[in-house]
Amino acid sequence: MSTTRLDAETIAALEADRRDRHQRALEAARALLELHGVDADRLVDEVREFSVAAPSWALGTGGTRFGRFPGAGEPRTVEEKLDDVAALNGLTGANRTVSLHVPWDEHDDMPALREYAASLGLRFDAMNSNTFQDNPSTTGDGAISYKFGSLAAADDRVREAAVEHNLHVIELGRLLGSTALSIWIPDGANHPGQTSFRRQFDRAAESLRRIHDALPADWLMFTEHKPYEPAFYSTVVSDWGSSLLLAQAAGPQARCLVDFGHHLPNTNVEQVVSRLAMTGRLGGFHFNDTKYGDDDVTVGSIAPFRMFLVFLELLEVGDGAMPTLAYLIDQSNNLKDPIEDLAQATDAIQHTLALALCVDRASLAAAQEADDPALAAEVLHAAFRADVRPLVAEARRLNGAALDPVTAYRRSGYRAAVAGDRGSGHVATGL
Ligand code: PSV
Ligand code: MN
Repeated sequence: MSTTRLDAETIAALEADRRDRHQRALEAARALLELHGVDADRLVDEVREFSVAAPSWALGTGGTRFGRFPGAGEPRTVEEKLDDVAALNGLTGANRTVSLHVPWDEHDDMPALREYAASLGLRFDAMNSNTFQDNPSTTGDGAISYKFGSLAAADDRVREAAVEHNLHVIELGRLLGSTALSIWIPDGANHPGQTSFRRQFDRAAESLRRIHDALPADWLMFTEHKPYEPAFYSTVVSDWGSSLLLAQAAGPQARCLVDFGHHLPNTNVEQVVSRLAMTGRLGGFHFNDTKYGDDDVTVGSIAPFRMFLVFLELLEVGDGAMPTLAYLIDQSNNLKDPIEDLAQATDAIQHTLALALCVDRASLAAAQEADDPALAAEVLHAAFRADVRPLVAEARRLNGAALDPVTAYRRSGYRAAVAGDRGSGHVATGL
């Protein structure tokens, strides 16, 4: 349990010297935006409203198969992960939920964990099941293994264990007050001819149906597609079409989840979002950015315009407001302090949402209907090039969070304090 709390009062004190400058920047930005027809108050309200779940598995520094370099004071327990999310939420005001991954976050007293989270102002978002690694709590003593697959494995005993694991995760989630289960099926093949595409898919559908049938009535279940990794020849849920077929086969509480980095290069992710929304099966979004593949780098750090176009589609779904979906940051970094990385991701999300809210959607629709691509581009760029930073900072301030999360975090000395409590050299569970 951490003694360092980043509450509204602490943050306001840390940023006292920035208040004046912020006020002046806010007035200037507001005047300019209003000149361009943007409703600044509504923009601030929408940004205040929005929250994106923090991933429990990204609170330690990640690694690659070539090595791992843990940071100071990585969380040793689920409670310490919650402490870090509370610090993050204190800075951003927009990470009010946390998403757990089991068995990394296995815990023998979930009701106590729920209470602890509530004492920090946090709730639990979608639960995640891990059937991509063997682990004593899922595959037992080694008699079975996920080496050749899990929910779509040819071996009945392996499929059974994978289904059982998901039922266990639902049970844990129920105790935590979660209402969703995210299932990323890692199954695939590394070699042509290794599996029957069709039988493997049918087995995945059957397993998902069984899990779906065990969902509480108010729960949703998400299927997440990904074209490759860990399998390098084919993946059972390779794309949004396969994900949709599986969701439809599983039942009415199944939805599709889009992870920004789970697409082949140059895939039009915003169009994928639009198509899934049209079917009524869009369930959630995993935020990260990508240069080459599933790089999981910081949101908005590589392709901010693509992210802007994704937000525009989300606002289309919500008719100008963010639709109620499961939003999660799913990134992992090997170098930065994880809290700084997640704060930058959240800031990028808030900022991109604010830019998308500046789009004059009626003028865009008119340009589209008039077959005027140049005018459509003018409308998009007028929004994308706006300076909304002071409004985003104001939304955070009104939520009791930081004008400038990374600077406030550095001034707070949080990392040094937790490193003192927790020590160094520990590797947090997760990616
Ligand atoms: C898989 O690459 C993924 O995006 C899924 O969401 C996993 O559950 C997550 O990363 C964390 O391993
Ligand atoms: Mn993901």
